[in-house]
Amino acid sequence: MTADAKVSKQQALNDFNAVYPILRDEMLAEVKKYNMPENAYNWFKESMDYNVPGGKLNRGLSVVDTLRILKGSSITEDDLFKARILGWAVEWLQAFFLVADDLMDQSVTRRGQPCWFRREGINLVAINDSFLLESCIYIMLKKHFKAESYYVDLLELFHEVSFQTELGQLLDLITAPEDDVDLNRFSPAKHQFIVIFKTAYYSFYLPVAMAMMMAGVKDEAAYNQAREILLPLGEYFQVQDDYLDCYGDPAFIGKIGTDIQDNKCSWLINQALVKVTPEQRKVLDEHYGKRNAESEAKVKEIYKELDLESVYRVYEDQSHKHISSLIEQVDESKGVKRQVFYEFMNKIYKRTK
Ligand code: GPP
Ligand code: MG
Ligand code: MG
Ligand code: MG
Repeated sequence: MTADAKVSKQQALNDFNAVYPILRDEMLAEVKKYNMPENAYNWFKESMDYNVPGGKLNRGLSVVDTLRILKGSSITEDDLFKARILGWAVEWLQAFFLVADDLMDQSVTRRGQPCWFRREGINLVAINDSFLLESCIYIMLKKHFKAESYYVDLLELFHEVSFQTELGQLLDLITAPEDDVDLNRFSPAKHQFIVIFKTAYYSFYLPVAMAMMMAGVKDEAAYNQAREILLPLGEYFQVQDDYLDCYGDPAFIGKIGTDIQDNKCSWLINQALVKVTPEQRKVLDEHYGKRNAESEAKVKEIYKELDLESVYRVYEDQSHKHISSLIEQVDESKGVKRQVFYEFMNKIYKRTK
């Protein structure tokens, strides 16, 4: 990367970050209108500041990057401001999901700090806090996009993608019941279904589809083409997440893995099940999904024996090749550009965080 490209990346990030306090203050102004008591106002403010910024911002920045590619030199300052708002709307959606997901997964840390529900005095209030974070999205959209021809399309997209994500989360949870471990429930096909629904739609399809709407793309075929690449890309991203849950450094990824103790249908356990000997399978049957560190260590030992780290490296390369070939086949005449997908893939390929 050239020094220039680096500076402009930093600039893009600064410009994106500058929009957060504007939106946050707009949300607070809404609350002020209702004359909410000061303690509720302060609670809501703290919840936003704790949960919305502070992530990698891949999803939010992708709205802006995609619009830049689609509009080229005709892009205006107003376009960029609007794209940043939509980017933050995805980050608000992400905050809503993560606050709720950490409760459901009984996680410990997120982005290098305690999960929101674990902070003193919060606990199940976090459920309502997650709902409030979601409601912000629709206040933002109304305030900034009501006059646009694609306003209803944006609303429908957020609703549809939320529904898909919640279905994915449902399957994720009921495939991982507590105190009822049955590894026969898992399969690579089940895993693929879960990750496409719980992660790929909202993290990959949503940001790009919104930028396409802003750019005036109307052809359904263009959206279908985008989906055909972005869902496999999102699947790859969630496989990385599953891998990092076990092999990532918590100090670096900002969260402590819980998948083994949570009995999750993770990519790693599915790979292990393909390779195990009957003896190793017995160990997994006995120790997977148990909420204690000794059992977790036993499972990790089997993963080590099966050299899942190498299996993952092979998967990474194959996925990169597969997705690259999908991108090469894109028909640019339909209204979407290959560069959009290369940009997104480069953001996540071989990520360690
Ligand atoms: C990632 O799963 C999926 C989500 C965060 C979507 C949650 C959806 C809801 C409707 C609440 P994960 O549990 O592997 O993520 P992480 O590893 O970040 O906890
Ligand atoms: Mg989780
Ligand atoms: Mg989860
Ligand atoms: Mg995870």
